[in-house]
Amino acid sequence: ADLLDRQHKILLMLEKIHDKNADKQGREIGESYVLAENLSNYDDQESVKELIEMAKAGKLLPRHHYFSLFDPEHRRQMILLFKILKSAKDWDTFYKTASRARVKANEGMFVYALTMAVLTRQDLKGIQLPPLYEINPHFFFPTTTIRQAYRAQMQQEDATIEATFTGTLKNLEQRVAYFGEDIGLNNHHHHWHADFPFWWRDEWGHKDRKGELFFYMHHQLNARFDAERLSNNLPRVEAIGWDKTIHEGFAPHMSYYEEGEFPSRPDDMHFLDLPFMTRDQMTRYESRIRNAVDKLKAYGPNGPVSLNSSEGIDILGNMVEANENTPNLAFYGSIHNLFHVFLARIGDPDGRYGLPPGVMEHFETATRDPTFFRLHKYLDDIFKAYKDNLGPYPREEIEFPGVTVEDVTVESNGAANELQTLFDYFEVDLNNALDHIEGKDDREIKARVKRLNHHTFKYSIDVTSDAAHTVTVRVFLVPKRESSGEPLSIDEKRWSAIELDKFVTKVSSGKNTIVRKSSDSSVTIPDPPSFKKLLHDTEEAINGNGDFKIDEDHRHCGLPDRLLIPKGNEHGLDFELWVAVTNHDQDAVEGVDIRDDDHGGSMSYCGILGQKYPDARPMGFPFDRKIVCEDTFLSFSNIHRVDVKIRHLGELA
Ligand code: CUO
Repeated sequence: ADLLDRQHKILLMLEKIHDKNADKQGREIGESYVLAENLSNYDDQESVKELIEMAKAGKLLPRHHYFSLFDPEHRRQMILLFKILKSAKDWDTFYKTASRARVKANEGMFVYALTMAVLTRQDLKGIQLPPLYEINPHFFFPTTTIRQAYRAQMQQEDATIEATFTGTLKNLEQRVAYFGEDIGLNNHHHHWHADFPFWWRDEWGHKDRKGELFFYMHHQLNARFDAERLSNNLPRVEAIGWDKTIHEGFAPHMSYYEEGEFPSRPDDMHFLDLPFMTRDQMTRYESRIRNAVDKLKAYGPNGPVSLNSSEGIDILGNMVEANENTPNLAFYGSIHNLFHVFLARIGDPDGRYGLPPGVMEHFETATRDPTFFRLHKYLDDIFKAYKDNLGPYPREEIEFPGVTVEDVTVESNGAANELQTLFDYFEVDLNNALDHIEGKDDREIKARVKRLNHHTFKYSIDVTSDAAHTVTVRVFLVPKRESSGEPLSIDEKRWSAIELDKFVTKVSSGKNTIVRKSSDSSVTIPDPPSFKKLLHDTEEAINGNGDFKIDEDHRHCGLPDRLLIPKGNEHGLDFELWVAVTNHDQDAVEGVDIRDDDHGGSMSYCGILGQKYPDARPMGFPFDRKIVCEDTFLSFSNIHRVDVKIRHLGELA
């Protein structure tokens, strides 16, 4: 009951958070709280004092201004606020502090710091936040949609506004805009980075295999984007590079609350130095990282750090991002984070035109820009070079003697080994994008968006076993050909493999059929409830009605279940389904039991919060390492391959 009440209060704090009239309307939530008079209520009093000093000196990021995690000063202030929210000794202090920050702090910074506190405070565990596209619709919908919403608000009319993908079909990249601009994908990406922030320090709680997750979640995003491109007759993404021309321009057609349009980028741009970082320096960082990959050895502050171990990929991920766990920030830099900034500021590198940053500077908008995937392909190539350098797995790490996968079938909508996708429509409430008029009722103002979806399906996996075993079942979807029609080599296939599911089950001696539903996938989460529904259900539950319950394992991170499989095409695009069954005795992680609990359901890309990653194998196993010969690989009895097609059925209204 306490948690329901807390969730309710937090939702009210987020409601109309960007409304410029909010302060005037006295929408201050809860009791105002003067931090200075209550210092003893915080574990971290130094941070409280520092914030008070900054506020007095007028140094805080002003309200309504954009907030960027990549801006060192914005980030510093956000961390200060987060530390204060996190160190509040009890809920009451937390709530009063947050209520104060809600009306005093920059809105974007407040939402981010509050999110981080909710995700990490023990006394708020399980609290569900609204989807970010309804907290901050400006970062998810085109300017024209928001303007029409404002017009409806001015005229006090209800409205449902069609939100289209940006650009025109003359731009080939527009064919895959449904993926990069998907509101759920952007919500997932934001939440992944909120669960594994690059600025997070171990002293606040260690995040297991964070660097490896950085590699793997983005590697999978790349594989998925390439499969969407293949579905639309586009070649795979080409890695970006410091000396390469950025051929594809981008016009986001979105606006900040205050600073106007997100900047566009014309075709054929080149990188330009930033005042605080040159391209030369970035290429030096890159070559040092490539050198570490070649030698399987990095240089830490106290001497060499081996990358030739099961932790190697984690260290490399930390180094490439770079997050706070990088072995050597001065030597290896922060190529990923700074690359985002180089791209976000390419049109106004020294700020002389006063442009706000581009979409690449916010995790919730970044995938809209095709260069997002080019940047992450560049990083993915570094990770691939590293994995290649480790060589193939020895036979004994893959095989599972006594266990044979005899057959695999998938069934969707009555069809065997054919999966079916479609576009459906979804409505998003735009209330939080608007200013509200005092004394007037809120109108129903919504955006209607098209989203990729599919008919759910189920796998039947026939396994014979010599004995009873607990097993891990690993399911991957693999493209067969390039968009040109050229067959992919096994090495290209394994690096393009899309993880669809990974689960633990039991087999007994003899014949078994393992049945598993696509909706149970370990990479996805279901559609989150809308802000209004969440608020309504919470209020009902407080009054003893309805069936909403706080779920301590609830996760905001996870690919939307709608996007589990790529679009395919109307003819039925050829893929392969690979299933590997491994011995759970070798996969189990001490202290984590996933046999009877799915811990929020999106472990593969998001791990388990506050616990170890639940699979002892490297992420992507067994496809993460080189495969020399497809036939040898298929000769392992515990690995099986079948052909599947993905047919796109078009739009369902
Ligand atoms: Cu997720 Cu580049 O790391 O955006």
